[in-house]
Amino acid sequence: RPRVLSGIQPTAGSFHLGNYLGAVRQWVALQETHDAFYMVVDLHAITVPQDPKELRASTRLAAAQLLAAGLDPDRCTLFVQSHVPEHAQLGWVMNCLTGFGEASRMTQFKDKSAKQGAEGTTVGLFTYPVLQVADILLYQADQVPVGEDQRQHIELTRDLAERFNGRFGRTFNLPAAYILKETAKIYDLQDPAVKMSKSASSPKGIISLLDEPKTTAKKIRSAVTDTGTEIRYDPEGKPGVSNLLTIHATLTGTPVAELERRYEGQGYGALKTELAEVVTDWVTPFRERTQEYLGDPETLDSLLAKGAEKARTVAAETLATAYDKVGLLPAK
Ligand code: AQP
Repeated sequence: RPRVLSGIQPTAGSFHLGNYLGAVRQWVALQETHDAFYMVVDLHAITVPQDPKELRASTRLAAAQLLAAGLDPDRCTLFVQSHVPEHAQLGWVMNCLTGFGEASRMTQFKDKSAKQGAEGTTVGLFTYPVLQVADILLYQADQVPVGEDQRQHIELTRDLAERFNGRFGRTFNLPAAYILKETAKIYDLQDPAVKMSKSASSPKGIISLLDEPKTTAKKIRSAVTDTGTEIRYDPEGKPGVSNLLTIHATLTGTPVAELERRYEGQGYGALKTELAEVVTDWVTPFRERTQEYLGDPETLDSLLAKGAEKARTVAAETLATAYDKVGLLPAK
């Protein structure tokens, strides 16, 4: 079976619809056909200021949401990144292979550091993509299911894997990004020119999966569209309407063309009202399942411990090979 690896940050508690449609939904499907490793990337979460108590709580909350979304610990390996120390260890080796200029070109770093300001930007935020390279290479992943915003980081992963292999001999598999075109980028409901984002979207622009369903419905009904009337999929000309159609089509499994036919002659209000129902029908049981998993932290923690143990067997082997290849003297 080909192997997949991906991660999600535990920051800010609730996942948003972009995280689910862009990434987690594919994770659930791929666990049926692939050897799947999925993790809550808590080490990435500390690249910006965080509250320790909140981070611990949101790490469990992230795991609970992944299970509620459909990850099955019998079908995939689900773990917390910091439980597998090899991530930080290989991360250092990769840091020593990365050019300063190369890392400076990462657009996510440019965006995030602009937000943090010069004083608030840490070296950790700068090297975050390199830790992500280690995350992926440790598992010799073939594919990495992510949203469009991660494409550049997967390219960096391939570049560094090739560089390492070229310098020290074949060690790492070259992974490919697994990005579904339709849902690669879910847009902000209030500003359909930009992606729905935890840190950048206004509360009205983002559908948090753990919001009250009533709040979610209201946000969808007040989504920004355009001054026209026709319900048509046209991301250039009608980004707001197209975003709503994408969400509808993905959650209901209805082709966009069929939705266009169904809404012919109807106003945007009809689409928004129905979509509000579709989304609340999805989030209501999701919220309940999340609460159930959270209600039993012992089971949740032991499930994550088992996942980490499984992950470590793979990660430790790759790290030992990589350490040896670069010439680090093994401890006797
Ligand atoms: N709007 C989106 N559309 C499609 N996919 C998306 N992803 C994120 N936003 C969208 C994908 O979700 C996965 C997890 O992302 P992450 O761990 O980077 O989560 P995050 O950074 O906390 O979420 P945001 O909203 O992307 O936060 P900001 O903007 O603060 O960085 C990834 O596969 C990502 O591509």
